[in-house]
Amino acid sequence: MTHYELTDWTLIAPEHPDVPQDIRGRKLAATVPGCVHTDLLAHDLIPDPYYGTNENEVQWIGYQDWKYCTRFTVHKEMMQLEQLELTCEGLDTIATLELNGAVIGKSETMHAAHRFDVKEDVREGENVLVITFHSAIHYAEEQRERIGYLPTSEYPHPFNFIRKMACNFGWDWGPTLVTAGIWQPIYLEAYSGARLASVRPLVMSASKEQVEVSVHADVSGDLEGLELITTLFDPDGQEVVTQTSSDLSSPLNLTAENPQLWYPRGHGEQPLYRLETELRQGEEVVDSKTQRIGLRTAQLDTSVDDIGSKFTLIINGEPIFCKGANWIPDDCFVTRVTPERYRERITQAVDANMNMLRVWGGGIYETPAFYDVCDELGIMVWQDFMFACATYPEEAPFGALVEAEARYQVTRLAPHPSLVLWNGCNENLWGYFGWETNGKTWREWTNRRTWGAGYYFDLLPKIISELDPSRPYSPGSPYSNSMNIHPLSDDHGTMHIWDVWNHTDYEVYRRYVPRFSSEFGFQAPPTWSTLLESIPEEQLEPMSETMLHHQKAKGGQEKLQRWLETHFSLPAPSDFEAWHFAAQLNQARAVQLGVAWWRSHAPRCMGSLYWQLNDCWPVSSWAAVDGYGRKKPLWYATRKFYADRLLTFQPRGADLFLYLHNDSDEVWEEEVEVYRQTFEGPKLATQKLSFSVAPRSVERIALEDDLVTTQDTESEYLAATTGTTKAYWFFELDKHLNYPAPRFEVGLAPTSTGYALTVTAQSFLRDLCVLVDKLDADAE
Ligand code: BMA
Repeated sequence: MTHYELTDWTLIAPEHPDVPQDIRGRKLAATVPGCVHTDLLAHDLIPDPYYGTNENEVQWIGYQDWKYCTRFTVHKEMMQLEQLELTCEGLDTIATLELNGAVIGKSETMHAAHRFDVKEDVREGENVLVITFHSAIHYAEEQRERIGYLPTSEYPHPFNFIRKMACNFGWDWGPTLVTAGIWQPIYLEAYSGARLASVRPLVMSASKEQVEVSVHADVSGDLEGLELITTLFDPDGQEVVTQTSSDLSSPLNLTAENPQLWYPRGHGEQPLYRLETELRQGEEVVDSKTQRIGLRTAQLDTSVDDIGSKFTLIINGEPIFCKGANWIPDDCFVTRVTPERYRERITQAVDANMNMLRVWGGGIYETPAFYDVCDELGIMVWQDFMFACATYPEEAPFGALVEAEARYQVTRLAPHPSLVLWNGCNENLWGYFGWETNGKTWREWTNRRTWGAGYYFDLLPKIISELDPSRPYSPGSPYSNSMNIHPLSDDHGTMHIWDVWNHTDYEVYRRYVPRFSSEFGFQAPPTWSTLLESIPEEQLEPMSETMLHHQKAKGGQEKLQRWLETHFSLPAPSDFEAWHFAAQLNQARAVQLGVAWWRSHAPRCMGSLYWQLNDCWPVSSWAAVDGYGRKKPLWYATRKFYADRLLTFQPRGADLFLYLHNDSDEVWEEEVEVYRQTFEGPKLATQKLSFSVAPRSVERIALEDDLVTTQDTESEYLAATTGTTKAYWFFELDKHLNYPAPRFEVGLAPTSTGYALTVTAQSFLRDLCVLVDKLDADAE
């Protein structure tokens, strides 16, 4: 197999009158993988779309057709091989490919690879490849025009009529930056005979005693006289088992004794095995693939119980409480997300004690580095298929495009142990149950037409059972495990809770006990230094034009303000720094309240994924880590509320209890002291006892009357402390509390790696935050 990377690309700008004169018709050195925006940025021809309101200045890019062009030389030896193919692992999105003037293929999807036979079109010596990217906006509009309108949630562009990252067209946290370009590797491959097109290893069963891996190889070309050999090596590189077969159409089944199982973090280790598969003709290795796999099983329990129906993920037979967040593309220009950046971001999830990320359906099937890091760090991946917040056409060409995309992605991602769940769509089932767009419900709009259900309930589950029976599939999120029950039922399946944030205060989280809370969240502005890097200084106020530009949710700033007023005495309008901190604090408080409540309800509730871990640019949003990778106070709160041991005061009816969630494999045995105290004074009542919480379970402690009965709700609070954890309960919202003036001492001393900061409280201090990025943008 000869592999020939295509390099030295040129971007050719259109001659269109809407293109600025200094760009029109220009030929520019291009970076592949990349996109038009990143190339124009590299040549300083457009302003940074993430700064100020520059997004508005670059809208013309998405309406144009762009060409990427390269010249390459093919030598005689390559010409003599029987097959010559051009592989594009990812084209964004609507493209026509011409080789030496002849059209060799087209692309209508960003979500699948393409392979074109170019044997007849390549010539010895110099060749010219031109890829024309047609405007994705025009394409989507044309498809909508041809097929007929289908509603989306209220976004301006018909993102449902193109197989491209939906949030590129603008989202309630993302700018409209419609990209075009070669976003994944592109190369030629030449060979004679046959090739190993794909290898799909599936872990069919796994226990401490034995594991069965079924290796499905897809061979293309001349199959005569070929043999497949697949060998499994353990994490130390020792060969475990090998299989040979000349029947190329059946899987090779590997069985191994005493395997080292892969576990999600917090449940065990992440040993990774190596699988080598070779295609041989006699002694000659014709082609080969090396993959890294992990040995574990993944199941989803949606069985009916006396509450409703569950949504419990089971790994290696063990029910897992999923603690995590939703993941969106980490940059609008996805090729800027390097493997290092993936590692940094996913490590932030790990350090915040998460064990799961959900790759949300309005983005992309992530690049290999994302899944590699999750495999290594034990982060479970819930993988959406790319459908979000819309009805989707099933008419041609979309049915075939979706099928090809699903087959490609299921095969590509099969080796990754981190991937534990396939999910059909984001919120489309909920939308069908009741959303309205342009004055009509989605049911009315789609009357007697297809809207995507064929994908979620038929095509995708069929592909999963054919290509990946080793993993569970759910048709959508939220979903009540049946289309006869409203998707937002908290007795069944997954639930998204958005009335909090959009309409009601966060104490309302306590009205719901979902079986699995797969989306809920609360906004805050990004960190201070990210604000400074994206908003001109004179615009640093909540309702300034640029602050509003970096707030994409409908009425977002007003909601921030309203929920702030519910809880806090507002800072003076001129005190933007105080507003900024209070808004961030409110976000942390909101999410903490929901998560602690649901954890106290385990195992009725078995998962909490908040919206959202990350951002794709600097914006006020629900993210814990902002668009420039800096941690908001929510991140620090997450570290505590997702810790293995959670101690929390929670009401049940009119009573208050202390709950302990032990999400670890060890018994949690300690003493707890619970006391009522005034902000200024001595302890008014104390209760001490020892407790023992079995692994992976919840206990509750009844509190003595004297302890919970307060005389002065404004000046007293409850605290509980064990050797390792603490919990607090306040009887009023912050704005009604009689906080004493904060008094504390601060000491700063240099250490070998930075500084040690010591804060000594001399009065009651709540929510001490050290906003280090205000001193230095890179400080941690
Ligand atoms: C849900 C998500 C996203 C959205 C978020 C915040 O609807 O699925 O589409 O960004 O809530 O509104």
